[in-house]
Amino acid sequence: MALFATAFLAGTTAQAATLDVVKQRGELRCGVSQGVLGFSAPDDKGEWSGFDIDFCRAVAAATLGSPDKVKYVPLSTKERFTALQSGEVDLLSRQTTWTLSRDTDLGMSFVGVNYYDGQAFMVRGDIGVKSVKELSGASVCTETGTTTEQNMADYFSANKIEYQVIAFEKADQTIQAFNSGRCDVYSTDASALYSQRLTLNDPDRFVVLPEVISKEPLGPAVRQGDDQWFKVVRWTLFAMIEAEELGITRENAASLLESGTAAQKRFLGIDNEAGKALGLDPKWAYQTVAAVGNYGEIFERHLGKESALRIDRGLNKLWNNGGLIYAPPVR
Ligand SMILES: N[C@@H](CCC(=O)N[C@@H](CS)C(=O)NCC(=O)O)C(=O)O
Repeated sequence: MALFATAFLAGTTAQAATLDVVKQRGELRCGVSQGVLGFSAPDDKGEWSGFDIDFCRAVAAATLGSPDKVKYVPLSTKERFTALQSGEVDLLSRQTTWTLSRDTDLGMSFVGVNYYDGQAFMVRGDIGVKSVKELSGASVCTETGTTTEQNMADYFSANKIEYQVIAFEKADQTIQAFNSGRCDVYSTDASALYSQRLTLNDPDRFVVLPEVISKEPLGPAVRQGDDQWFKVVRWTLFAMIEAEELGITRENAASLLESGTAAQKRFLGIDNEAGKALGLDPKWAYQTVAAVGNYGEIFERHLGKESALRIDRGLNKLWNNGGLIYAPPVR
């Protein structure tokens, strides 16, 4: 009984903490990848940008009123989970696939999905391969500590294809190995392949094969056991999605505070007490969209037609436009 009470108390202390810690510190510590163009990459002045970076910025805007109050902690595939567990970061915003085993074994909770992805394969065009089924005997470069290796084991054994994996800890080591011809194939999430391809000389020499062999629902994750922080981060994601559905953008958010429809105003924090219940400023959703824009704007800016990657929105369209991106209503 005493043991249970101690564990319970320890649990509640940990649960109350993250939002207060972030507010007291005046800074969000956000775990990101080490340099994947479009998702999270520093420029030559050390300024980070990308789709995953904007999610960190959105959470900082919601919780601290400013998107700039973020410390980015670059993490390899292997380091990312321990950094979250140990409290080194408050949030993981880093191309991480939501799986049952990660949700149960690693002391973390995924707040939702912000990019529906799948595993794909890239080869040099001149080897003449048109399908993954033709990869018998190939060597495949990838990263350790990812979902990628298990997916390949399942897929290649089901299709009776022999292959050899060469796994690296860092994305830049992997792309270098592929570029230097150490392996015939590079396999990871399709979005990351489109990004990594741009770092190669003459990207058009490389093709991404048509097969997508897995589901990779990528999303932000927090440490398990802090419901308030979980809800803050989850609803920041939903707010970005809902803003797109309601037609609220970075540009028009301020004027809609006055002139918006009832639904837009409610979302922006007028006549809506939800922010207070989350421990945030009533206008947290407004702060978020005014700082980084809505989900669609962020996607297009970093990954879509306004970006170098030019990825089609595909499954990442809103639910009412043929995609899977969906947020529960405000009320
Ligand atoms: N979604 C997969 C793969 C994620 C992943 O980390 N992929 C590599 C592909 S480039 C990456 O982002 N590396 C970035 C880095 O090491 O900083 C997972 O969660 O296991």
